[in-house]
Amino acid sequence: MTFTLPNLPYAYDALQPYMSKETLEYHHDKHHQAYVTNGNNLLKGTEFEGKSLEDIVKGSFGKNAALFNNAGQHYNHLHFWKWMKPNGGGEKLPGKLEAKIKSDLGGYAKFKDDFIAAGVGQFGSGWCWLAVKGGKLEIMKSANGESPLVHGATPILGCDVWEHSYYIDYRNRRPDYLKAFVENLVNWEYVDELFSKA
Ligand code: MN3
Repeated sequence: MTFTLPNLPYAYDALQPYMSKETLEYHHDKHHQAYVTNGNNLLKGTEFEGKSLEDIVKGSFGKNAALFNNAGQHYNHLHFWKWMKPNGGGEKLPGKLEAKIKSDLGGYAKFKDDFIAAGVGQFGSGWCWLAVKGGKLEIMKSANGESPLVHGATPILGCDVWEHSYYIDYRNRRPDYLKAFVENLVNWEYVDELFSKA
């Protein structure tokens, strides 16, 4: 397969005031596009040509760093756009997911604190995650383009904490960006869809 940049599933200004049109224009049109373009160039002539994106991400991890970084970030961003929606976030979660968060992570309030803490605690560029590992939910964090996918888990929610994701809107206030993401942007229906397949 070759990588292609999908359109955003909402208008560029749809996530304001929590994520601006300018941020989405740069983040989607420039940063994600660069991972797609570079990933396609790096894929050419490798053993990974013709494989699925998930297989490319898992197969190139630890073997082909340049390809992994771009394929990993393509995978992460494909989901990231869908992990947000206008009027999202908050604690109204689909029932089964809410129950699982309660049993595995101590409830929504603790999930929120721990997810934000993981994003704040990721030194430098990376992501914080809600993932399914061995049938249980876990909060994780990872550097650069890594995701739970290369650590034996299935990501069902992730927040991009690279500076390009928040610096236009929040400057250095990463905790405020993470709080806005959880409280106002998360598309819980999409998280639930991935949870039900994990
Ligand atoms: Mn990004």
